[in-house]
Amino acid sequence: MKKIAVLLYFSMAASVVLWGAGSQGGAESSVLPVPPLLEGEKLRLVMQEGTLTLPMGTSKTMGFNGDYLGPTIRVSNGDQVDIEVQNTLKEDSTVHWHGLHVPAEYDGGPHQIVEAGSTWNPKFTIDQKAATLWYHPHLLGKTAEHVYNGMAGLFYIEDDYSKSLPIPQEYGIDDFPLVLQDRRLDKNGEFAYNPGGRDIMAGYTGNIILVNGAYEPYLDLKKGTYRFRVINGSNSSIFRVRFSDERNFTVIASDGGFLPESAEASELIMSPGERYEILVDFTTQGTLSLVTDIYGGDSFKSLDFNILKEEGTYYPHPESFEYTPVVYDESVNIKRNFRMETRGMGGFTINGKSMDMNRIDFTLDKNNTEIWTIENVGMGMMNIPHSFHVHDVQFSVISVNGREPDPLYSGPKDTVLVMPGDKIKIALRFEDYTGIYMYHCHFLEHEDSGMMGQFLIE
Ligand SMILES: [Cu+2]
Repeated sequence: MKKIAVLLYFSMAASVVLWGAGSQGGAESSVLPVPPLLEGEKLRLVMQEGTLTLPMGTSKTMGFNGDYLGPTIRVSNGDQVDIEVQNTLKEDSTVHWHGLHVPAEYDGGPHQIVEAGSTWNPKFTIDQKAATLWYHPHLLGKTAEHVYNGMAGLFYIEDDYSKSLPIPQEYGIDDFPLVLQDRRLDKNGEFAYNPGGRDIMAGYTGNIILVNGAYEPYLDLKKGTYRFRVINGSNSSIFRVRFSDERNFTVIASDGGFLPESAEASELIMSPGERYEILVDFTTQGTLSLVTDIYGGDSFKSLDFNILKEEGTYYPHPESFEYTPVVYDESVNIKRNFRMETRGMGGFTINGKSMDMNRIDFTLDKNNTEIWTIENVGMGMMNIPHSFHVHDVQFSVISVNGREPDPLYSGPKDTVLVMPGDKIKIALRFEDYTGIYMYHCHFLEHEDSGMMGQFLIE
Protein backbone atom coordinates (compact mmCIF):
# COMPACT_ATOMS: atom_id res chain seq x y z
CA MET A 1 0.00 0.00 0.00
CA LYS A 2 1.28 3.43 -0.92
CA LYS A 3 1.37 6.02 1.82
CA ILE A 4 0.84 9.68 1.14
CA ALA A 5 0.16 12.60 3.43
CA VAL A 6 -0.94 15.11 0.83
CA LEU A 7 -1.32 15.19 -2.90
CA LEU A 8 2.24 16.08 -3.74
CA TYR A 9 1.61 17.78 -7.03
CA PHE A 10 -0.94 20.02 -5.38
CA SER A 11 1.50 21.54 -2.94
CA MET A 12 3.92 22.11 -5.80
CA ALA A 13 1.35 24.03 -7.81
CA ALA A 14 2.21 27.57 -8.78
CA SER A 15 -0.37 29.26 -6.63
CA VAL A 16 -0.34 29.70 -2.88
CA VAL A 17 -2.61 27.17 -1.24
CA LEU A 18 -5.33 29.12 0.50
CA TRP A 19 -7.36 27.04 2.89
CA GLY A 20 -9.83 28.85 5.08
CA ALA A 21 -10.47 28.44 8.79
CA GLY A 22 -13.59 28.60 10.91
CA SER A 23 -16.78 26.64 10.82
CA GLN A 24 -20.51 27.05 10.62
CA GLY A 25 -22.72 25.24 13.03
CA GLY A 26 -25.41 25.28 15.58
CA ALA A 27 -28.57 24.19 13.80
CA GLU A 28 -30.52 21.03 14.61
CA SER A 29 -29.28 18.13 12.54
CA SER A 30 -30.91 15.31 10.65
CA VAL A 31 -29.81 11.82 9.75
CA LEU A 32 -27.80 11.58 6.51
CA PRO A 33 -30.23 11.05 3.62
CA VAL A 34 -29.24 8.27 1.23
CA PRO A 35 -30.66 8.62 -2.31
CA PRO A 36 -32.98 5.73 -3.27
CA LEU A 37 -31.58 3.09 -5.63
CA LEU A 38 -32.90 2.94 -9.19
CA GLU A 39 -32.29 -0.49 -10.75
CA GLY A 40 -33.66 -2.73 -13.49
CA GLU A 41 -33.86 -2.90 -17.28
CA LYS A 42 -36.19 0.06 -17.66
CA LEU A 43 -35.29 3.14 -15.67
CA ARG A 44 -37.23 6.37 -15.39
CA LEU A 45 -35.89 9.81 -14.47
CA VAL A 46 -38.24 12.78 -14.15
CA MET A 47 -36.67 16.23 -14.17
CA GLN A 48 -38.86 18.32 -11.91
CA GLU A 49 -39.07 21.51 -9.89
CA GLY A 50 -39.09 21.32 -6.12
CA THR A 51 -38.08 22.93 -2.87
CA LEU A 52 -35.40 22.14 -0.32
CA THR A 53 -35.95 23.12 3.31
CA LEU A 54 -32.82 23.58 5.40
CA PRO A 55 -32.78 24.80 9.03
CA MET A 56 -32.12 28.32 7.70
CA GLY A 57 -34.77 28.59 4.99
CA THR A 58 -36.49 27.05 1.98
CA SER A 59 -35.00 27.26 -1.52
CA LYS A 60 -36.49 26.62 -4.95
CA THR A 61 -34.76 23.62 -6.49
CA MET A 62 -34.72 21.13 -9.35
CA GLY A 63 -34.26 17.40 -8.97
CA PHE A 64 -34.68 13.98 -10.56
CA ASN A 65 -37.70 12.01 -9.26
CA GLY A 66 -37.77 14.34 -6.26
CA ASP A 67 -37.03 17.82 -4.99
CA TYR A 68 -33.25 17.76 -4.93
CA LEU A 69 -30.56 15.48 -6.39
CA GLY A 70 -31.73 12.18 -7.87
CA PRO A 71 -31.81 8.43 -7.29
CA THR A 72 -28.63 6.36 -7.45
CA ILE A 73 -28.77 4.37 -10.67
CA ARG A 74 -27.09 0.98 -10.16
CA VAL A 75 -26.29 -1.26 -13.11
CA SER A 76 -23.85 -4.07 -13.88
CA ASN A 77 -21.30 -4.36 -16.67
CA GLY A 78 -23.03 -5.98 -19.66
CA ASP A 79 -26.53 -4.73 -18.74
CA GLN A 80 -28.77 -3.36 -21.44
CA VAL A 81 -30.10 -0.11 -20.10
CA ASP A 82 -33.22 1.74 -21.25
CA ILE A 83 -33.74 5.09 -19.54
CA GLU A 84 -36.80 7.26 -19.99
CA VAL A 85 -35.88 10.84 -19.16
CA GLN A 86 -38.95 13.04 -18.81
CA ASN A 87 -38.47 16.80 -18.60
CA THR A 88 -41.31 18.41 -16.63
CA LEU A 89 -39.34 21.64 -16.13
CA LYS A 90 -40.42 24.88 -17.80
CA GLU A 91 -37.12 24.94 -19.68
CA ASP A 92 -34.90 22.71 -21.79
CA SER A 93 -32.12 20.64 -20.23
CA THR A 94 -30.03 17.53 -20.90
CA VAL A 95 -28.76 14.55 -18.90
CA HIS A 96 -25.10 13.62 -19.34
CA TRP A 97 -23.72 10.36 -17.92
CA HIS A 98 -20.41 11.60 -16.55
CA GLY A 99 -17.66 9.01 -16.94
CA LEU A 100 -19.74 6.57 -18.94
CA HIS A 101 -18.46 4.94 -22.15
CA VAL A 102 -21.62 5.48 -24.17
CA PRO A 103 -22.63 6.05 -27.83
CA ALA A 104 -22.32 9.76 -28.74
CA GLU A 105 -26.04 10.11 -29.49
CA TYR A 106 -26.82 9.09 -25.89
CA ASP A 107 -24.01 10.98 -24.17
CA GLY A 108 -26.42 13.68 -23.04
CA GLY A 109 -24.18 16.58 -23.94
CA PRO A 110 -25.27 19.94 -25.38
CA HIS A 111 -26.43 18.30 -28.65
CA GLN A 112 -28.96 15.99 -26.97
CA ILE A 113 -31.44 18.59 -25.73
CA VAL A 114 -34.44 17.31 -23.80
CA GLU A 115 -36.96 20.06 -24.50
CA ALA A 116 -39.34 21.27 -21.81
CA GLY A 117 -42.28 18.87 -21.68
CA SER A 118 -40.58 16.18 -23.78
CA THR A 119 -39.08 12.76 -23.11
CA TRP A 120 -35.68 11.37 -24.18
CA ASN A 121 -35.06 7.65 -24.30
CA PRO A 122 -31.38 6.64 -24.42
CA LYS A 123 -30.70 2.89 -24.77
CA PHE A 124 -27.23 1.46 -24.45
CA THR A 125 -25.23 -1.49 -23.16
CA ILE A 126 -22.95 -0.99 -20.18
CA ASP A 127 -19.43 -1.84 -21.36
CA GLN A 128 -17.05 -0.84 -18.62
CA LYS A 129 -15.69 -1.92 -15.27
CA ALA A 130 -17.11 -1.16 -11.84
CA ALA A 131 -17.05 2.55 -11.05
CA THR A 132 -18.81 5.36 -9.24
CA LEU A 133 -20.06 7.67 -12.00
CA TRP A 134 -22.70 10.37 -11.90
CA TYR A 135 -25.25 12.16 -14.07
CA HIS A 136 -26.15 15.81 -14.43
CA PRO A 137 -27.48 18.32 -17.01
CA HIS A 138 -25.10 19.59 -19.68
CA LEU A 139 -27.10 22.23 -21.60
CA LEU A 140 -24.94 24.86 -23.29
CA GLY A 141 -24.70 27.89 -21.02
CA LYS A 142 -27.08 26.43 -18.40
CA THR A 143 -25.16 23.54 -16.88
CA ALA A 144 -24.04 25.52 -13.83
CA GLU A 145 -27.52 26.76 -12.97
CA HIS A 146 -29.20 23.39 -13.41
CA VAL A 147 -26.62 21.52 -11.34
CA TYR A 148 -26.65 24.24 -8.68
CA ASN A 149 -30.43 23.94 -8.41
CA GLY A 150 -30.01 20.28 -7.52
CA MET A 151 -29.98 18.19 -10.68
CA ALA A 152 -27.37 15.51 -10.12
CA GLY A 153 -27.35 11.84 -9.19
CA LEU A 154 -24.98 8.93 -8.85
CA PHE A 155 -24.53 6.18 -11.44
CA TYR A 156 -22.92 3.03 -10.04
CA ILE A 157 -21.53 0.31 -12.25
CA GLU A 158 -20.79 -3.03 -10.61
CA ASP A 159 -19.21 -6.12 -12.16
CA ASP A 160 -18.34 -9.70 -11.17
CA TYR A 161 -15.00 -8.53 -9.83
CA SER A 162 -16.35 -5.70 -7.67
CA LYS A 163 -19.10 -7.98 -6.31
CA SER A 164 -16.54 -10.63 -5.39
CA LEU A 165 -14.33 -8.29 -3.36
CA PRO A 166 -14.42 -8.65 0.44
CA ILE A 167 -15.24 -4.96 0.96
CA PRO A 168 -18.39 -3.24 2.25
CA GLN A 169 -21.04 -3.16 -0.47
CA GLU A 170 -24.42 -2.90 1.22
CA TYR A 171 -25.83 0.35 -0.10
CA GLY A 172 -26.77 2.73 2.70
CA ILE A 173 -25.66 0.21 5.36
CA ASP A 174 -21.87 0.02 5.13
CA ASP A 175 -21.38 1.56 1.66
CA PHE A 176 -22.51 5.20 1.56
CA PRO A 177 -22.50 7.83 -1.19
CA LEU A 178 -21.40 11.27 0.03
CA VAL A 179 -22.33 13.98 -2.47
CA LEU A 180 -20.56 17.10 -1.24
CA GLN A 181 -21.84 20.46 -2.49
CA ASP A 182 -21.36 24.01 -1.31
CA ARG A 183 -24.32 26.37 -1.56
CA ARG A 184 -24.48 30.11 -0.90
CA LEU A 185 -27.31 31.08 1.42
CA ASP A 186 -28.61 34.64 1.28
CA LYS A 187 -29.94 36.58 4.29
CA ASN A 188 -33.26 34.71 4.00
CA GLY A 189 -31.47 31.40 4.31
CA GLU A 190 -32.18 30.51 0.69
CA PHE A 191 -29.82 29.65 -2.13
CA ALA A 192 -30.47 30.79 -5.68
CA TYR A 193 -28.16 30.82 -8.66
CA ASN A 194 -27.15 34.44 -9.16
CA PRO A 195 -23.42 34.71 -9.89
CA GLY A 196 -21.61 38.01 -10.40
CA GLY A 197 -18.52 38.54 -12.54
CA ARG A 198 -16.16 37.56 -9.76
CA ASP A 199 -18.14 34.35 -9.10
CA ILE A 200 -17.74 33.34 -12.72
CA MET A 201 -13.99 33.93 -12.55
CA ALA A 202 -13.16 32.59 -9.11
CA GLY A 203 -16.05 30.18 -8.63
CA TYR A 204 -19.51 30.36 -7.10
CA THR A 205 -18.26 29.48 -3.64
CA GLY A 206 -20.76 28.66 -0.92
CA ASN A 207 -21.19 29.46 2.76
CA ILE A 208 -22.60 26.05 3.70
CA ILE A 209 -21.85 22.45 2.73
CA LEU A 210 -24.61 20.00 1.92
CA VAL A 211 -24.05 16.25 2.10
CA ASN A 212 -26.57 14.34 -0.04
CA GLY A 213 -28.67 17.51 0.12
CA ALA A 214 -28.65 17.80 3.94
CA TYR A 215 -27.04 20.40 6.19
CA GLU A 216 -24.67 19.01 8.85
CA PRO A 217 -26.39 15.60 9.00
CA TYR A 218 -25.25 12.70 11.18
CA LEU A 219 -24.82 8.95 10.88
CA ASP A 220 -25.10 6.51 13.80
CA LEU A 221 -22.80 3.61 12.98
CA LYS A 222 -21.67 0.44 14.71
CA LYS A 223 -17.94 -0.02 15.00
CA GLY A 224 -16.47 -1.55 11.86
CA THR A 225 -15.24 -0.86 8.35
CA TYR A 226 -17.17 1.49 6.09
CA ARG A 227 -16.91 2.42 2.44
CA PHE A 228 -17.67 5.97 1.39
CA ARG A 229 -18.01 7.04 -2.22
CA VAL A 230 -17.15 10.72 -2.12
CA ILE A 231 -18.03 13.09 -4.96
CA ASN A 232 -17.31 16.76 -5.30
CA GLY A 233 -20.69 17.84 -6.64
CA SER A 234 -19.97 21.55 -6.40
CA ASN A 235 -20.09 23.97 -9.31
CA SER A 236 -16.57 25.32 -9.04
CA SER A 237 -15.07 24.74 -5.60
CA ILE A 238 -12.00 22.66 -4.91
CA PHE A 239 -12.55 20.66 -1.73
CA ARG A 240 -10.11 19.21 0.76
CA VAL A 241 -11.98 16.38 2.49
CA ARG A 242 -10.71 14.93 5.78
CA PHE A 243 -11.79 13.64 9.18
CA SER A 244 -11.85 15.94 12.23
CA ASP A 245 -9.30 13.75 14.03
CA GLU A 246 -6.98 13.77 10.98
CA ARG A 247 -7.14 9.97 10.86
CA ASN A 248 -5.81 8.02 7.91
CA PHE A 249 -8.08 6.10 5.58
CA THR A 250 -7.56 3.88 2.54
CA VAL A 251 -8.37 5.15 -0.94
CA ILE A 252 -9.47 2.25 -3.15
CA ALA A 253 -10.95 3.88 -6.26
CA SER A 254 -10.86 7.08 -8.30
CA ASP A 255 -13.25 8.46 -10.96
CA GLY A 256 -13.45 5.41 -13.21
CA GLY A 257 -12.87 2.51 -10.82
CA PHE A 258 -10.38 0.74 -8.60
CA LEU A 259 -6.80 1.93 -8.21
CA PRO A 260 -3.98 -0.49 -9.11
CA GLU A 261 -2.77 -0.14 -5.52
CA SER A 262 -4.80 1.21 -2.65
CA ALA A 263 -3.33 4.31 -1.01
CA GLU A 264 -3.30 5.49 2.57
CA ALA A 265 -4.23 9.17 2.89
CA SER A 266 -5.44 11.67 5.45
CA GLU A 267 -7.14 14.01 2.99
CA LEU A 268 -8.62 14.12 -0.48
CA ILE A 269 -8.14 17.09 -2.79
CA MET A 270 -11.10 17.07 -5.16
CA SER A 271 -12.07 19.37 -8.00
CA PRO A 272 -15.69 19.48 -9.23
CA GLY A 273 -16.82 16.15 -10.65
CA GLU A 274 -13.99 14.05 -9.21
CA ARG A 275 -14.80 10.93 -7.16
CA TYR A 276 -12.92 8.75 -4.70
CA GLU A 277 -13.95 5.63 -2.81
CA ILE A 278 -12.42 5.19 0.62
CA LEU A 279 -12.41 2.55 3.36
CA VAL A 280 -12.28 3.70 6.97
CA ASP A 281 -12.26 1.72 10.22
CA PHE A 282 -14.25 3.07 13.17
CA THR A 283 -12.86 1.18 16.16
CA THR A 284 -13.83 3.25 19.19
CA GLN A 285 -17.09 4.62 20.50
CA GLY A 286 -17.43 8.41 20.14
CA THR A 287 -18.13 11.20 17.69
CA LEU A 288 -16.04 12.54 14.85
CA SER A 289 -16.79 14.59 11.76
CA LEU A 290 -16.10 14.74 8.08
CA VAL A 291 -14.60 18.16 7.38
CA THR A 292 -14.76 19.92 4.02
CA ASP A 293 -12.35 22.81 3.43
CA ILE A 294 -13.05 24.99 0.41
CA TYR A 295 -9.96 26.15 -1.46
CA GLY A 296 -9.84 29.92 -0.96
CA GLY A 297 -12.91 29.72 1.30
CA ASP A 298 -14.04 28.46 4.67
CA SER A 299 -13.76 25.17 6.52
CA PHE A 300 -16.90 23.22 7.34
CA LYS A 301 -17.87 20.38 9.62
CA SER A 302 -20.09 18.66 7.10
CA LEU A 303 -21.14 15.28 8.53
CA ASP A 304 -21.04 13.83 12.06
CA PHE A 305 -20.33 10.16 12.73
CA ASN A 306 -21.65 8.85 16.05
CA ILE A 307 -19.81 5.58 16.60
CA LEU A 308 -21.86 3.31 18.83
CA LYS A 309 -20.74 0.74 21.40
CA GLU A 310 -21.96 -2.21 19.29
CA GLU A 311 -19.48 -4.17 17.21
CA GLY A 312 -20.14 -4.32 13.48
CA THR A 313 -18.13 -5.96 10.71
CA TYR A 314 -14.48 -5.31 9.96
CA TYR A 315 -12.94 -5.92 6.56
CA PRO A 316 -9.26 -6.05 5.60
CA HIS A 317 -8.29 -3.21 3.26
CA PRO A 318 -7.15 -4.73 -0.04
CA GLU A 319 -3.61 -3.83 -1.08
CA SER A 320 -4.23 -3.94 -4.82
CA PHE A 321 -6.93 -4.32 -7.43
CA GLU A 322 -7.30 -5.45 -11.03
CA TYR A 323 -6.62 -2.47 -13.26
CA THR A 324 -5.89 -2.16 -16.97
CA PRO A 325 -4.09 1.08 -17.78
CA VAL A 326 -4.24 2.73 -21.19
CA VAL A 327 -1.19 1.34 -23.01
CA TYR A 328 0.62 4.11 -24.85
CA ASP A 329 3.76 4.67 -26.91
CA GLU A 330 5.02 8.25 -26.97
CA SER A 331 6.94 7.65 -30.20
CA VAL A 332 3.88 6.42 -32.07
CA ASN A 333 0.71 7.87 -30.59
CA ILE A 334 -0.89 11.06 -31.87
CA LYS A 335 -0.22 14.01 -29.56
CA ARG A 336 -2.43 16.99 -28.90
CA ASN A 337 -2.03 20.06 -26.72
CA PHE A 338 -4.74 21.89 -24.84
CA ARG A 339 -3.96 25.36 -23.48
CA MET A 340 -6.54 26.48 -20.93
CA GLU A 341 -6.51 30.24 -20.71
CA THR A 342 -8.32 32.85 -18.66
CA ARG A 343 -8.74 36.07 -20.62
CA GLY A 344 -10.22 38.89 -18.59
CA MET A 345 -13.69 38.92 -17.06
CA GLY A 346 -15.62 35.86 -18.08
CA GLY A 347 -13.41 34.94 -21.01
CA PHE A 348 -12.26 31.33 -20.96
CA THR A 349 -10.68 29.55 -23.88
CA ILE A 350 -9.02 26.27 -24.82
CA ASN A 351 -6.35 26.75 -27.50
CA GLY A 352 -7.56 30.33 -27.91
CA LYS A 353 -11.09 29.30 -28.80
CA SER A 354 -14.41 29.60 -27.02
CA MET A 355 -17.04 26.86 -27.40
CA ASP A 356 -18.96 26.94 -30.67
CA MET A 357 -21.65 24.31 -31.26
CA ASN A 358 -21.04 24.57 -35.02
CA ARG A 359 -17.29 23.95 -34.84
CA ILE A 360 -15.61 20.54 -34.50
CA ASP A 361 -12.25 21.26 -32.90
CA PHE A 362 -10.58 18.10 -34.15
CA THR A 363 -11.33 14.70 -35.60
CA LEU A 364 -9.74 11.45 -34.44
CA ASP A 365 -9.79 7.84 -35.52
CA LYS A 366 -11.55 5.06 -33.68
CA ASN A 367 -9.33 2.36 -32.16
CA ASN A 368 -6.50 4.81 -31.63
CA THR A 369 -4.53 5.76 -28.56
CA GLU A 370 -3.66 9.42 -28.13
CA ILE A 371 -1.54 11.44 -25.74
CA TRP A 372 -2.94 14.78 -24.65
CA THR A 373 -1.06 17.49 -22.76
CA ILE A 374 -3.23 19.90 -20.80
CA GLU A 375 -1.78 23.16 -19.60
CA ASN A 376 -3.26 25.92 -17.45
CA VAL A 377 -1.53 29.00 -18.85
CA GLY A 378 -3.62 31.62 -17.07
CA MET A 379 -1.00 33.19 -14.79
CA GLY A 380 -0.35 36.41 -12.92
CA MET A 381 -3.57 38.32 -12.37
CA MET A 382 -5.48 35.40 -13.83
CA ASN A 383 -4.31 32.85 -11.30
CA ILE A 384 -7.35 30.63 -11.63
CA PRO A 385 -7.53 26.83 -11.28
CA HIS A 386 -9.22 24.78 -13.99
CA SER A 387 -9.94 21.13 -14.51
CA PHE A 388 -10.13 18.96 -17.61
CA HIS A 389 -12.90 16.45 -18.26
CA VAL A 390 -13.18 14.25 -21.36
CA HIS A 391 -16.39 12.48 -22.37
CA ASP A 392 -16.61 8.84 -23.51
CA VAL A 393 -13.38 7.50 -21.98
CA GLN A 394 -11.50 6.87 -18.78
CA PHE A 395 -7.88 7.94 -19.24
CA SER A 396 -4.55 7.23 -17.55
CA VAL A 397 -2.49 10.11 -16.17
CA ILE A 398 1.07 9.79 -17.54
CA SER A 399 2.68 12.72 -15.72
CA VAL A 400 1.98 15.88 -13.76
CA ASN A 401 4.54 18.65 -14.36
CA GLY A 402 6.99 16.06 -15.67
CA ARG A 403 6.72 13.84 -12.61
CA GLU A 404 5.03 10.51 -12.07
CA PRO A 405 1.50 11.19 -10.85
CA ASP A 406 0.46 10.95 -7.23
CA PRO A 407 -0.88 7.47 -6.25
CA LEU A 408 -4.44 8.84 -6.26
CA TYR A 409 -3.96 9.68 -9.95
CA SER A 410 -2.64 6.22 -10.82
CA GLY A 411 -6.05 4.70 -11.67
CA PRO A 412 -8.83 5.40 -14.16
CA LYS A 413 -9.71 9.10 -14.39
CA ASP A 414 -12.12 11.23 -16.36
CA THR A 415 -11.46 14.58 -14.66
CA VAL A 416 -8.19 16.14 -13.49
CA LEU A 417 -7.48 19.33 -11.58
CA VAL A 418 -5.18 21.67 -13.53
CA MET A 419 -3.76 24.34 -11.24
CA PRO A 420 -2.23 27.53 -12.71
CA GLY A 421 1.06 26.63 -14.39
CA ASP A 422 0.36 22.89 -14.32
CA LYS A 423 1.08 20.67 -17.29
CA ILE A 424 -0.66 17.29 -17.21
CA LYS A 425 -0.12 14.51 -19.71
CA ILE A 426 -2.79 11.83 -20.20
CA ALA A 427 -3.21 8.73 -22.40
CA LEU A 428 -6.63 8.00 -23.90
CA ARG A 429 -7.91 5.19 -26.07
CA PHE A 430 -11.06 5.65 -28.16
CA GLU A 431 -12.98 2.50 -29.02
CA ASP A 432 -16.41 1.22 -30.09
CA TYR A 433 -18.30 4.44 -30.81
CA THR A 434 -18.15 7.25 -33.35
CA GLY A 435 -19.65 10.71 -33.14
CA ILE A 436 -19.26 14.01 -31.30
CA TYR A 437 -18.06 14.23 -27.71
CA MET A 438 -17.05 17.13 -25.45
CA TYR A 439 -13.94 18.08 -23.51
CA HIS A 440 -14.10 20.98 -21.09
CA CYS A 441 -13.26 22.58 -17.79
CA HIS A 442 -15.53 21.07 -15.13
CA PHE A 443 -15.66 24.31 -13.17
CA LEU A 444 -19.20 24.82 -14.38
CA GLU A 445 -19.05 28.63 -14.53
CA HIS A 446 -15.99 28.31 -16.79
CA GLU A 447 -17.64 25.65 -18.94
CA ASP A 448 -20.74 27.82 -19.37
CA SER A 449 -18.47 30.76 -20.28
CA GLY A 450 -16.94 28.91 -23.21
CA MET A 451 -14.18 26.69 -21.81
CA MET A 452 -15.28 23.68 -23.85
CA GLY A 453 -14.60 22.08 -27.20
CA GLN A 454 -15.82 19.09 -29.20
CA PHE A 455 -14.12 16.26 -31.03
CA LEU A 456 -15.46 13.91 -33.65
CA ILE A 457 -14.56 10.21 -33.57
CA GLU A 458 -14.70 8.65 -37.04
CU1 LIG B 1 -11.89 26.39 -15.50
